[in-house]
Amino acid sequence: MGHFSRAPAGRQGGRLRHAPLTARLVALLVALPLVALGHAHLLATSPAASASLIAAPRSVTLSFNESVRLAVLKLESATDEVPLPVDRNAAPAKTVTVALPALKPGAYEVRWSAITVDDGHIVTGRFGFEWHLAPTTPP
Ligand SMILES: [Cu+2]
Repeated sequence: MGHFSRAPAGRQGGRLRHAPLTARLVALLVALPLVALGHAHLLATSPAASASLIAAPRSVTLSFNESVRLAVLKLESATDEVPLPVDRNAAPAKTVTVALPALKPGAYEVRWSAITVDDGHIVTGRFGFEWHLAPTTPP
């Protein structure tokens, strides 16, 4: 997991392109009396990283130490890319949950990217999980 500032990339165009978001961030900062400065850190995920499940997970949850806006959420198996909806206009939150469609048994990788609300930094990460039907015990 790493983070990078959005500032160095394309100063001119970038500043204009992100102006509405920046305005909203400033408004939020003014509204909050005191926020810890720094980019968000991922605290936990559900399914947990490297989890081996016996039922298909119905959602993916990312928990951070401070409020973020989810920017990217990708779910891939060896054979499929599962399209997931990301609401980029959702209110900033420490915990983000996205519902999953029915997943075939197998191994999956989640790749995510989120914008930290208080400093505008982007944090990214990836983790895997798998799910398989529990082996049936012979009678
Ligand atoms: Cu940061």
